[in-house]
Amino acid sequence: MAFENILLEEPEKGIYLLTVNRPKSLNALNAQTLDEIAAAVVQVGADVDARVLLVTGAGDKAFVAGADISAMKDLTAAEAKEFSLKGIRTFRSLENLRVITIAVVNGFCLGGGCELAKSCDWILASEKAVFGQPEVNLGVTPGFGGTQRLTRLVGRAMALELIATARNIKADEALTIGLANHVYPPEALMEEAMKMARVVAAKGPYAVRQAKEAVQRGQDMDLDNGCVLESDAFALCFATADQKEGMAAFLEKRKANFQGK
Ligand code: CO8
Repeated sequence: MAFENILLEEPEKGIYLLTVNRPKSLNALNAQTLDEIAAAVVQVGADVDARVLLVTGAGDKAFVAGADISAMKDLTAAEAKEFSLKGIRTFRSLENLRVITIAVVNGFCLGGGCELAKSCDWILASEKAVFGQPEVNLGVTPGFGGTQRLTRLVGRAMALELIATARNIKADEALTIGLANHVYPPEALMEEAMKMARVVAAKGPYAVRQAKEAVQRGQDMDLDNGCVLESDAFALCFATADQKEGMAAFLEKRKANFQGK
């Protein structure tokens, strides 16, 4: 699929970079952009050598300033439901991608943009990043999973405060409440993200995938079932050559050379 509203690159082997590329509208998400993100997720997922997907926005002003308001304003309720479900399906497929996904938030990260970032495994932010769920300013609720994912990330009280007041927060507060994992100067953000991607990409890929699945699926389970899931994941790693290589390398005091099998 040829993309018009996003860029999908592989700057280093196994490390993909998806850039939402509509800077004139602060990278707002319309239906075509969501379809292109969904197609990019399929493409990355089909590459057995993929290790990490970085997600960012074009330009220095915005990650993504939300769903495209001009494309939404005249929707019927049925069309709004379809549009909401398109975003929810797209972001769920991103969340379920087996490789690690990192949102690299360089500016405004609002509404559907904040929901996109929260569908990644974690968020790295520039000091200039601004996060928020401003939907109630427009007379609507979040519609791409924000009520659910923000609550899981920062807790019910803080999630509802942010959604009901539509208060935008800066990067330092996003860090404090656990929405962002790290904050960097704007000029250092992408290189720090690449450094982190390289760290993840050098680990045993099967183990990273199993860990992601256990963390994700486990958070919706009770502790006993979650721990069973973990011990199954742990045991399955012993069916891989990478487990033998990782443990042999430690004992032989050398760096492991993982093959992803
Ligand atoms: N949609 C469409 N266009 C946008 C959006 C957007 N979300 N955000 C910015 N733009 C456009 C502006 O209209 C403007 O276009 P133009 O140059 O043609 O006038 C251009 O981008 C630049 O924006 P501004 O001039 O406003 O730039 P400022 O620096 O003055 O302000 C802000 C930046 C504060 C980010 C401001 O643009 C803003 O408040 N944007 C809207 C933020 C927002 O409300 N986002 C939430 C949208 S709703 C949503 O995401 C719901 C998701 C679920 C949908 C479910 C579907 C049913």
